[in-house]
Amino acid sequence: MKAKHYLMLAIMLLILICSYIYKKISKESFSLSSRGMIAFSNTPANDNNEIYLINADGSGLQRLTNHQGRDCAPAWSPDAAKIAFYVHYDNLNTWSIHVMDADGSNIQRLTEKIGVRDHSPSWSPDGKQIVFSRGTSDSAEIWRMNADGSNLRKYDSVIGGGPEWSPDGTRITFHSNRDGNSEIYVMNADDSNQRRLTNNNADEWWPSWSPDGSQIVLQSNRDGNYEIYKMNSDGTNQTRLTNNPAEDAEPDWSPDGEKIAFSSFRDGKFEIYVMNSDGSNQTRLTNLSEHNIQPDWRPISIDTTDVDNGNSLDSSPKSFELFQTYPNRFNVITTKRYAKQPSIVSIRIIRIKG
Ligand SMILES: [Ca+2]
Ligand SMILES: [Ca+2]
Ligand SMILES: [Ca+2]
Repeated sequence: MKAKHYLMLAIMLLILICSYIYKKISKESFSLSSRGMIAFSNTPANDNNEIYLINADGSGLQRLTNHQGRDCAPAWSPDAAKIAFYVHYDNLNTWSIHVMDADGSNIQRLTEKIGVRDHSPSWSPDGKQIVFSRGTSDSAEIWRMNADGSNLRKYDSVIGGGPEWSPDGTRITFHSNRDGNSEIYVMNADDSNQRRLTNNNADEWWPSWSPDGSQIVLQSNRDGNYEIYKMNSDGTNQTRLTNNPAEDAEPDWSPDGEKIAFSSFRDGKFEIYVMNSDGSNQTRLTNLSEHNIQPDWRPISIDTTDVDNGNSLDSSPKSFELFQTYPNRFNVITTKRYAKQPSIVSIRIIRIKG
């Protein structure tokens, strides 16, 4: 009798644990839209910029770097494990791309060319390459390299800067003044098929893709001062999102597609703001001294298991595919097609980070 009681107790306990885990999984999955963390650069007067993190609701401010030098323009790797950024040297004459672990440790300098301004790093969605701007006194170039700094090479046919890789990896958007004033362009990732997306007498800068690749957000002074605009990724349907006399700049789309972070001078210095992707609910997040600039959303990284055999699946390429399933992203169990065998598997989302 005693053994039976123990067995029943054990079964009940197991049911309770399973139900708790299931509820936890459901809750985590369904709260995806309220998540979000943003990295940005704080620019104190002593020129010792540091990278900070803040949650998209304004909570959880933390300084990530404690590193001598101006640490600028953080860019999360697609699996959120690393951050690329750039640092000034030689009295601002040399700017170099760096990478660090997401906890601020293990800082490595990837580019070292003296007298050029390497900036605006952006990762390929498979995490294997970094594309960036290289400015000299008389040229604006776009370069790429492997994520460890090897195989550095220039896009020979491109004049421009501020590159950002598309979420599906096939295209790169950038700004360029090759046609007389700055406009937004897009090209294939091999630099073929370069197309101009904007065409006006004002300046357009800092394009950033929506997570499904269908839209691009940018800054433009076409209406008298810099505002944030969005457009379809073919340049149609250009829509203004901000409307105030101060500079609004450096927009970055959230990984769930619902929000846009940007910097704004509307309070007398640059602060990090977020708004809904239709421009509503513009909210200031930062309250640090000096300017707070160059926001970059942390990607949502999704860990999954194969429902049929319980194997854990490799997270980054698959979480990238899951991003593409919007608006069906809230399903705890999803069926996906993979190149590897078996080609179709059912996967359970076990953890969402971001
Ligand atoms: Ca620093
Ligand atoms: Ca223009
Ligand atoms: Ca403005």
